[in-house]
Amino acid sequence: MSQKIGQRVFSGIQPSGAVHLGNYAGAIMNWVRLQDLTDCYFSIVDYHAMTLPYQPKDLRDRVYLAAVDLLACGVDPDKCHLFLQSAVPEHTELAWILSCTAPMGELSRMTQFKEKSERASSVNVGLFTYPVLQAADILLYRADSVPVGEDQLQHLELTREIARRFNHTFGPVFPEPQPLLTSAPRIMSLQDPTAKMSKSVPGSAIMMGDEEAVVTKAIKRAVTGMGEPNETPPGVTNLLTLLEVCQRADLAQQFRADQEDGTIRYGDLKKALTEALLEVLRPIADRRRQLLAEPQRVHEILGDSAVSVRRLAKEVIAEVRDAVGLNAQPA
Ligand code: AQP
Repeated sequence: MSQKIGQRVFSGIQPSGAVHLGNYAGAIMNWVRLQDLTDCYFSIVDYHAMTLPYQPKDLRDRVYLAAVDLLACGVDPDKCHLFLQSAVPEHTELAWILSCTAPMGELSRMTQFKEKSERASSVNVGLFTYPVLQAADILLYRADSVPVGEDQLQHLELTREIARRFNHTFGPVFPEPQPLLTSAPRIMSLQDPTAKMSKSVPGSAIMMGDEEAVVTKAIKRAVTGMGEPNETPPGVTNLLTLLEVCQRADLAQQFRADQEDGTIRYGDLKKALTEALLEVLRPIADRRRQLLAEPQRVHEILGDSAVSVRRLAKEVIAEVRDAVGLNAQPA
């Protein structure tokens, strides 16, 4: 890996389902851009995927498929560290230490916890403390910047608060990381454009590995008709944003003008978006197919990165142990 100077970046993705267009537009596009600019740590955060009910075999498969999707989208292991969270157990050690300074009241205000616990049949402690583990993920690498979608801003603000409290109590160990948003930080569900596109809400997303016919059908069925009179319906705004994600700002601008003067035809917008999306997805699908034929290579990429990443994690955790008064050195 070439030597790089400058800021350190951390970001993660849960292997809780296939990678979708929202993940791509809100985070992964930025990962691919940033890996050429600075020192990047990108993680498949499998500990996080344990917070909702799952089958162990599914988790293993999803980790592998998440790695395939990320590599196919252009995350390049020669330019960044791409690793599995559970290969670096220091994440959970730091999460415990941070949980002893994390403010309970603020954790209970996290909207993602409220939303997910409303949908879950039973709520575990991990779902509640998830943002502390997320803070540990970021702070373990002393990341300065975190490319995320808008839905993660609240968690990131909590991470900053946790870092501040820790530094105040035990001395300056962590930077306060800043969020990095793309120009499409919140892609909405195609079925309900008032809710975000999400892996765990069936029918809300286009997955990066979807067949062309599936993509075409999903756009055709996308909801366009809701919203306030005289305002662009949120479903239409979402489709226009997706056109921009596909580098077709020119078309988006044209359709926006048509919307304003009342001449827009949603069928034409959907057709243009389908073509633009398929242009973006086709090379990703080709790389995906190649990677799926080489499972060993994908596992090796994750394994190789974990070794170098753990070196930094051990350094930081040793400093944290020292700062908080845990003097024993792990055997
Ligand atoms: N709809 C979205 N628009 C823009 N960005 C998004 N992200 C997620 N959904 C959107 C960003 O993608 C990165 C990885 O997210 P994640 O998988 O770690 O968790 P999540 O935010 O909880 O994503 P999902 O798809 O909604 O997963 P489930 O359904 O399992 O909770 C993050 O940077 C996120 O902001």
